[in-house]
Amino acid sequence: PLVRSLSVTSLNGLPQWEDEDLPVEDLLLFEVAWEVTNKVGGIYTVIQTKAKITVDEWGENYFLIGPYFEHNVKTQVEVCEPPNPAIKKAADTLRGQGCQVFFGRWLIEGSPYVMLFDIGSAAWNLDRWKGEFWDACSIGIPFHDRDANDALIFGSLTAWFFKELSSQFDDKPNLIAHFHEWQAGAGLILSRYRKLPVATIFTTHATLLGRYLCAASIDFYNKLDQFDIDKEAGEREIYHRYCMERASVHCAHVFTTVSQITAIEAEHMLKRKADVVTPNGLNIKKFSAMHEFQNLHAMYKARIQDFVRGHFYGHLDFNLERTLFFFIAGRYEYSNKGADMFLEALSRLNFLLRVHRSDITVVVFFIMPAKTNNFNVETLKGQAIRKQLWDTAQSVKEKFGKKLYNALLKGEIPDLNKILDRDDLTIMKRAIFSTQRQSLPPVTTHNMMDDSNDPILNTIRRIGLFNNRTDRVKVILHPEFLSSTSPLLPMDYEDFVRGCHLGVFPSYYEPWGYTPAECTVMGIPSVTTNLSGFGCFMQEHVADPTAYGIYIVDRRFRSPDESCNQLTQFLYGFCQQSRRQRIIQRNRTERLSDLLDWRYLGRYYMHARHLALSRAFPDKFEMEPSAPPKTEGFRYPRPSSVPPSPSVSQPSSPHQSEGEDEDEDERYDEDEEAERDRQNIKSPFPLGAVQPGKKKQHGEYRN
Ligand code: G6P
Ligand code: 1S3
Repeated sequence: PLVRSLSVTSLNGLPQWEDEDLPVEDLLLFEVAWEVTNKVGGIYTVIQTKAKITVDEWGENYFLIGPYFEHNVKTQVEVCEPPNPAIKKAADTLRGQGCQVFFGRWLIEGSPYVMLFDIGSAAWNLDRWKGEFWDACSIGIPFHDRDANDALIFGSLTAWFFKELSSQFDDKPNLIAHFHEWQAGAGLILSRYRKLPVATIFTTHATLLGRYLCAASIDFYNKLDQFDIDKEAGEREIYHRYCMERASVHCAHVFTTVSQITAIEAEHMLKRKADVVTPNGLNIKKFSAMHEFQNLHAMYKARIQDFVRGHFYGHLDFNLERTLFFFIAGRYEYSNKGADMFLEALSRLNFLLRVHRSDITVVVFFIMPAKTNNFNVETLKGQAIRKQLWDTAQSVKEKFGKKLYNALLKGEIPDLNKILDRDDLTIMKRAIFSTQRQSLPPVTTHNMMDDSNDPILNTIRRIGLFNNRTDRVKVILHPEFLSSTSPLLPMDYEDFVRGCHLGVFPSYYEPWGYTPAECTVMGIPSVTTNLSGFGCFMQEHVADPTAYGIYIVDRRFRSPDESCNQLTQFLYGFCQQSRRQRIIQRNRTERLSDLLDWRYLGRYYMHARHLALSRAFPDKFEMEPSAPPKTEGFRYPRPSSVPPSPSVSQPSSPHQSEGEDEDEDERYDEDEEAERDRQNIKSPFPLGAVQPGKKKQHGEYRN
């Protein structure tokens, strides 16, 4: 047989097909995850943003497999029949046994094919499949764990489908199946147990135990090698899930995870070294106008300012032009996502701004979904009052304008003391009276179901950040994801991020961390930590991350109190920047976005696939030699105008002069520096990667 050789020695350690003519028709690639078309968290973002480059490479031979939910299909999928006859036949076999299988195009960039299994329609098989799973790997799943039962049905359907598909090919087909997370893992375990001719990859985006242990405020990273993991899993009643995760990891031909730090964690929690680290990317879109993202910042900031005008009605004694918007967003994992440390740092920042008599106000948004009973009345009232003031001003302005116009027509300058009549004054006074309030501007926008036990609210109560007039730091908890259809803050998440000044994500447990990465590609500075995959990645690839607006809190080698002080210094330093410095910093932040582009990071996925093929079908695919793939290579130099030794406590900036004119808008100032740096920086696609926009055929991985 034709031996296709895969080399890992070339291209800075990344793989290269030696055989140019690898026909893509030979291979079918499946990616299996619970979050295909189904947004639960970060894995959805991985799969959805990566689809474009995977379709560019695999074309019609790429398929995603996920669970069927009616709402998701109605809103995201164009249903059709599988064009590939073998896939159609396999799907029809499942359908013939009463299992509903939906096929179609997922309406996202790249329009990949998706195949969705209706878990409910196959649930009657559960007991039998539990028995088969027990026979395969001796893992028993308790009846009360709905998620684990669903995962088993999903996995059984996936493995069944692969069996039906592979049995149609005489000459064993080259199927690659890439499974994400334990919820998809049963499909991998069963495929391997049944010896199906499938090259398998398992990617974990976190470990179950790591997440639980960190949330329990255990000194996780210093005790990694000391945990009795079976016992810990048992005590937390996740033993069966942990077994599913661990078995998937060990059954896979190739095991990958999203960052070096999670690779170390997995080695201890799952007892296997990751073969490849596959960092998460984004689908980067460049604006044709270079400074468009700055204009968008100004535009969306104005929307946030409007919301703040309403929320703080009656207390608007701070200057919105001297107000900075910070935010934290994500899954509501109070300490894992660093909300605890952020609140403590905000309390310290409030103190610093007050004692230094700063005229800066910081409004901080917590966007973390919790159980609520809708918006609270006080918050809605704030927006209604703002609207009423706006309407009043408009109607007075209109009358004023007409009178002024008529006077000018007569060749007169009107008496400005008389141009407003008593009625005008009355409606204006009434509007002002309506802004009186007995209470402070609310800390939360919604009625919380469990207000008295909510960790964020309880900390706010303890540290006393109640939005008093004297507070320089104001806090708003929005316990729901943002939406452009909200009556309160009608903005999508992306637009909201663009309008803010700083994203703050001081996570303790964060295998990757999409939130700061998203900030970066939108040119918004952010705080991350050296315990997050993203933070470590930036430390590795950027010489002076702070200068680029990536503030990395050291949560590894410092005590929590020291880390909190460092975070406070970052925040305080940020508040001391002039507008001009912020604009320059945003320009630099945005320059890093190429580094996070799937067109670059997708290569690690390619490498994992090649490795899996060479391990599953060694007589057909060869990988030479055994040098491990390297993830290092590219490094952004320090911006040329930054002094060689940046202080930790002050953000580096080319123009560190205080008291500059805030209205000065010199965003093009830095263009010269940018150009200079651009010439110094080698391409972030140094690995002979696909150049942006170029459609690539499979097997075209040469320099
Ligand atoms: C962008 C806009 C400028 C605006 C600035 C405000 O750069 O293009 O017109 O002045 O944002 O920056 P700031 O950091 O004060 O929100
Ligand atoms: C996980 O989602 P999470 O927020 O629970 O997967 C994400 C995608 O890989 C990752 O960015 C995140 O750090 C993990 O924690």
